[in-house]
Amino acid sequence: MRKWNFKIILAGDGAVGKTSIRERYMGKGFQESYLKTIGADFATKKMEKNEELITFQIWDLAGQDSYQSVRKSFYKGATAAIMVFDCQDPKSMTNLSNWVEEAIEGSNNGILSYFVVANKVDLEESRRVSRDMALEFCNRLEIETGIRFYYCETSALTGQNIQETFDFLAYRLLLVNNIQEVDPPEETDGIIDVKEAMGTKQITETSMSTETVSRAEFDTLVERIGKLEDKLNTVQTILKQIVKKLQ
Ligand code: G3D
Ligand code: MG
Repeated sequence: MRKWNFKIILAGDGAVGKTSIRERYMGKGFQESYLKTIGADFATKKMEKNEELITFQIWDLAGQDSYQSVRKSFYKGATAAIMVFDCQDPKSMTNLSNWVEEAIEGSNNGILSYFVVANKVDLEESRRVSRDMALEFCNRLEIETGIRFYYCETSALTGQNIQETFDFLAYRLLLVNNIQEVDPPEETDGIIDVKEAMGTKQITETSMSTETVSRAEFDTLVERIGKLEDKLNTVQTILKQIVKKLQ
């Protein structure tokens, strides 16, 4: 049996659910260590897949700005990144472009597999980022960075797609390490290859050279999401006023 040690980092704004996702995956009573110096903690979990013994070392950043200067140690040696946003909060999604940038730099381009995760999808009523919006954003990230992204929607509360995400991650990490004889996980419906999902749209876009897709275009998208967010806030305020009057 071969042994693998994969360092996985959870990144994203505060309160999007990083710690909850990790705890949901690990179950109660796991061993964790807190590294005060970098404001991060990690915990390990083992799994077996075919003839491979995998140890996941899952790192979770507390997210305080004050720790930004020491973040480098957080990304060092990481092989996979799970970029988490809250589906109620479009800004937490657009902020992922900064998180991705930081992860690329901090890991010295060493991260082999990137996931973007829309968390808290159990909160259907207050969801403000649709799957299409998220895929569009991931597509832009792909064009910007040249990195392949997988996208999935999770709930740390109900457990939706949590196990599936880590199973798929293990599979991808073995593949990128040239282990071809692993079976894909049984449940992969919830995991979306962004490139595949964007289909023909992606082809027309990538047929232009990557250089022609500018930072400006990316910023426009971020701006558009921002405006949409403002509009939604206005509608929400109006609705609240109506409800108040009705009461
Ligand atoms: P962080 O580690 O990214 O900062 P946490 O985020 O895991 O601490 O989660 C922040 C809050 O969101 C917590 O609520 C947590 O219970 C809640 N949360 C996380 N994931 C989900 C989810 O999938 N669905 C729902 N409904 N809530 C979630 P509190 O109230 O403890 O601050
Ligand atoms: Mg946390």
